[in-house]
Amino acid sequence: MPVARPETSDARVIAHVDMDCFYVQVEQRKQPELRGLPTAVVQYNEWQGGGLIAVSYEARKCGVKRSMRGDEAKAACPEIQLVQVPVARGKADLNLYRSAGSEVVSILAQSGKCERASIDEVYLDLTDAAESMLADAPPESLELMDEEVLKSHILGLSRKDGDDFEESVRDWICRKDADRRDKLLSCGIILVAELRKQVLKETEFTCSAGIAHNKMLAKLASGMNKPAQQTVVPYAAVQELLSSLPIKKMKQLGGKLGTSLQTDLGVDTVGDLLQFSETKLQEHYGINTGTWLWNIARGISGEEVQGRLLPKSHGSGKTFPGPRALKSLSNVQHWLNQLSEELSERLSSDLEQNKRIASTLTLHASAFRSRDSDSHKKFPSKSCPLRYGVTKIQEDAFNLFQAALREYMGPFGSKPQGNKQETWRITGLSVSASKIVDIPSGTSSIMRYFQSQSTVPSRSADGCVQDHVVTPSASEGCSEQISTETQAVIPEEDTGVTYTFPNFETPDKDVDLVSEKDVVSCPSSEATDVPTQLESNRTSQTKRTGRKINNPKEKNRGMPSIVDIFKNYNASPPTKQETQEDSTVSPSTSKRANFSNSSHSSEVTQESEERRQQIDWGYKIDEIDQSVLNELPVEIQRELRRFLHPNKRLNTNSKSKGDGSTSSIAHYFPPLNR
Ligand code: TTP
Repeated sequence: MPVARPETSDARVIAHVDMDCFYVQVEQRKQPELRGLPTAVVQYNEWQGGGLIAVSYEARKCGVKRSMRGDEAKAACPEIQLVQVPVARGKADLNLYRSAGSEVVSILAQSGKCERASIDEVYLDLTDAAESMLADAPPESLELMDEEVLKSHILGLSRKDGDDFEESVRDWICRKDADRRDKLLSCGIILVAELRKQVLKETEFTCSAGIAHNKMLAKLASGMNKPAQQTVVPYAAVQELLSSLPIKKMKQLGGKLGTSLQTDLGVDTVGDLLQFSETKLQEHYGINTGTWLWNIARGISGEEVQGRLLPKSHGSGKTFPGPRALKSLSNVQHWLNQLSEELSERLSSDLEQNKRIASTLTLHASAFRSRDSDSHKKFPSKSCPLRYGVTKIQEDAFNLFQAALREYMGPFGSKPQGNKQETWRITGLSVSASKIVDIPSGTSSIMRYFQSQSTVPSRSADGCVQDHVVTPSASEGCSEQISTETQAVIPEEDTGVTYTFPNFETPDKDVDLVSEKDVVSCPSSEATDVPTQLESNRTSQTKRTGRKINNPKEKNRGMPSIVDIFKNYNASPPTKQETQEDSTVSPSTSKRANFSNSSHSSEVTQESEERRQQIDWGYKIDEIDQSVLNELPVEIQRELRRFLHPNKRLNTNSKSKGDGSTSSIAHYFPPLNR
């Protein structure tokens, strides 16, 4: 079967760096006396010693596994040291591990484009650094090579009997006749070894890495030799690696799609896919999924390393397995309050430290019903515009829950059926904040403006951000999320069972980061062609507004719209109508949003004018000075101008009406009557 070889122009050096038994390492750094001892981290739980979530390699040698409870681990390895995860608000507090992950990211980010993929995983695009090394100091010119480089595993490297392992590696790295792409990978080997040493020196953490020409292969390789080792996938080794790789081990194929490939097409390994033409795969799974499958069978993946050091979303979740399932609204509200409080704290520090705002609040839950005739019915996820402030998040989360519950229980949910009333049980709850965008750069004055208002995000006595209302802006244009099922092992509470949540962020592992499973450039794991969330958002926008969005700018705007922020200055909590299943409320679908999309409709312009007159802005918008607007990014200037003066086309460079002596928005937006 001929294999399509990637073009030379695709020659890239991508590394996937994965920390080894991460939570254990973090705990061992805190308590150095645990180093070298079989150790495991357990989530607090009185039942059978709690669920293990991280296991040291010493403990793994004794047969201890993550799926075990503390008591089982002790039986397998009596000398095991069990460390409890910190607890706050009655649930695991992962802050310690999150900040340890950030330490690593800040070191790795110095080497090239860096994408934080989860709490302990990072992708790096080292192509530029490798190109420079190849030009200035190619591997064959090096007299000495670090031991860490020589310990690298090179897939497919054949060694003759008696060959010295390190010598073989050195020979491979220094081959003069190698393909340029492999020469770049050789440089990658040296760069990654250096980085791993630096991480160890500065953080005391070991990590493993995979080095290849794309993310998919790098990720596969990083887990092949652990702990504290690195593995390289030369071009010639791609086919062999994939030919024996069980189909379910491939990212995105662990779920339904993988199962369908096994049962419907008889595919066991990724290599087995090579026997199917692209058309055949498309016939079975749709155009996008078919093409994606055809590509991965050949080790082709165009997924770019995103320059993203910060999480794509924040979330807080907890499971309530077995007898702990929540049965009453008051219990649900209690836990939603705890989760919302944690979420609000994280949003607050993200705003303060990174000047980022999130615009969508989503509630996920898992549940079951008594006398469930439809046991597969999922508890619907609901989203609404995110309002800053702990009490608002708590209120909105509970409203979302109630809306979802009504839908889940159906029309007879609250009424007795026969003699018995149908009841529900909640086994998992999570709240998350997504569509996070930077506050536009160069607009520190905007921040000052918000800070000067009584309703702006400022820290209250309880440390929470208050009262800033933000709605989904054009950030949909940046979203990569798709609605896939995320398999989450939730060892937190009683069972250690694997739960499947619809798009449920894994509360135990990495709730603040959209897990890799959600960050994809390929079709979802559903066995059908599922549009990306971006596509579905657009589709739903089109459906609900009856208006096609043709303006490419509108589709791609990556900045939060100032108008979006202003327009919801007095926004009220989401009503039932504003909540939606499994999708976020987009500007064009929200009641409030019609007047914000000022760039594309005269009817909208009309409405904005009317609304503009009614709204309690707190300042005279017509008196905003041009020089202040000129300070903003052009895109926002245009939008704001259209909103402020819908019937006029204003010159961006028009002269200032005011004295122009200050560039502070706060100066020009003095609070009125406050
Ligand atoms: P992993 O990277 O999956 O595992 P690990 O770092 O413990 O071990 P390895 O060396 O095999 O990569 O997870 C990173 C951390 O996330 C882990 O230390 C603990 C946490 N975690 C959970 O809390 N629950 C889970 O179900 C998983 C998989 C991980």
